[in-house]
Amino acid sequence: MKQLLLGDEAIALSAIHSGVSGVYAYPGTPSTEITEFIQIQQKKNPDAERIFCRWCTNEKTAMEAALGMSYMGKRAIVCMKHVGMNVAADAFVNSAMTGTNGGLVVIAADDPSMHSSQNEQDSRFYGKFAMIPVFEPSSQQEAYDMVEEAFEFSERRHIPVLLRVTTRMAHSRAEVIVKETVRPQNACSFPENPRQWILLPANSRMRNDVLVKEQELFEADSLADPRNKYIPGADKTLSVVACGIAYNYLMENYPQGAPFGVLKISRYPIPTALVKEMIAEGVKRVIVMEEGQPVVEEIMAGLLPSDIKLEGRLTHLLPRTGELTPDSVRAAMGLEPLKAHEADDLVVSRPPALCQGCGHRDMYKALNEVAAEYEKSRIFSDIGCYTLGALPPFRAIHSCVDMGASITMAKGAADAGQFPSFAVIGDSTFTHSGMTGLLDCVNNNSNVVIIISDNLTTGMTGGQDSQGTGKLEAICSGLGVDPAHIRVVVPLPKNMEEIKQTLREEVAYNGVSVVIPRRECIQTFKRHSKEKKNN
Ligand SMILES: Cc1ncc(C[n+]2csc(CCOP(=O)(O)OP(=O)(O)O)c2C)c(N)n1
Repeated sequence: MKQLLLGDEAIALSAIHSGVSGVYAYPGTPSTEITEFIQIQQKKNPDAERIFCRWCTNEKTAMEAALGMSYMGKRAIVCMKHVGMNVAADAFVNSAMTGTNGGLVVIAADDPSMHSSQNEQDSRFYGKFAMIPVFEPSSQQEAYDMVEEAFEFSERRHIPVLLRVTTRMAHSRAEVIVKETVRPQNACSFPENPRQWILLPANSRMRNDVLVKEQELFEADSLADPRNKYIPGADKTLSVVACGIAYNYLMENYPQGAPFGVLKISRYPIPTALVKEMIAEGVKRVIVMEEGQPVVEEIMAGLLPSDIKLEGRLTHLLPRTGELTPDSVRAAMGLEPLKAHEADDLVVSRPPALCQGCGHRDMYKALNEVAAEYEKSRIFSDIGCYTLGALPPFRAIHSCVDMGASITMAKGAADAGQFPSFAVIGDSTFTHSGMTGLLDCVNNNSNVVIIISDNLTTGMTGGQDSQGTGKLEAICSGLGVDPAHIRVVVPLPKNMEEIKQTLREEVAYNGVSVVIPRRECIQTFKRHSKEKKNN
């Protein structure tokens, strides 16, 4: 059966068809639609075998829960955006050491060009770093097919698989041939060798040896994968190494087939035998095309003899940073540019802004006015809709680094003598990684005012459940914040004086203060009202 699917949806549907039992995720563009699609399918098919599909507190908890599901012999996926890999990294790297029982597929969606991210790190490095094989689809069809193969591979080799996609793969649609049957979920079973799951040094040393040895097997598997292939061309002197979606872009420019050699890479570790095959053809110039950082280009530099000219992002034949496009690939191949789309001139870019009616607006209005009453106020912020407080008309914040950093940076600044030191963090970001920093503040009695701007959802990524909803005051007091200094306000224009007064009082308090402006996100409010009306 054919379906028109986003790459994310193809991955999700394949996971369902492959008998996945657990889906653990933290939202993040461009990965969010994988989990949402599975949740929608579950609702649509109440008679289908149940899949445990939930948003988690952060990517690390997601990764660990999936590993636990795998330990029990069942199939699990973990979904996150690329920077989520940093949060999940401890569990991810060590999951290579324990290995898997049920198939475990970690899906990292990278965001080159940083459409909605702080950086454009390349998750393939994590695969290499952890010695975990990486699958990288070049089309939505491959994305669909690869998930099932990744589960099978994971169960055969007892190792997690990292499936790496990038924005355009995740967020563009293509026709995909999908199965009409759903594989039954695995029954529970315990791992064959329970010792390897206890990473005490003696066990770890043994496992590390196995893991290093297995790299050869993984490479042989990469070689046997028909999606990794060398396709010779008429011109033997030139070859393009096209990885993941770059293969798609390349072939889009050569619909009749490339007149030069193409080494297609969809799976890592790189099969060096195919590189040797390419060299044996008599190639004199190799161009590497890959989304993200020059991972393969650097590997190629070590594999190719010095008389072969190697080009790619590092040599600036392709842009050093940002997404590849069919046009940038075309330019690198020396082809005439295609005529620009008329629509390109019609679409005017708009800076993002907080929605009209958003509670963060009222919070910033009050905070800016209070902050201006002190000579040297500093406002450390975090990642979420409220990061838009950096832009006009508010220009309120002085930092945004990684999830949770607002609280700990405000603490560090206060330690250095900053007064007043404010942190602004969202409810989801607070439970994701702010809670631990708050404990540091409490333990050091830091002089900080922490504003948890609670819109009762994970707004930035489209309004997913927020794990702290209804629990924030209890979490803060449980961590040791004096309940007298946990203050809840309603961010509405009519309450402006009360909010400002609350902030002033908490600045005057020498210790940890938490102010929680709480009002539902205007977008989820609209959605919920509509749902209520329709029911
Ligand atoms: C490690 C990591 N995971 C996920 C994201 C994507 N992301 C950015 S902000 C955010 C949560 C925002 O929710 P919240 O803190 O409640 O603020 P809101 O957007 O609702 O104002 C998410 C999931 C990210 N940037 N980094």
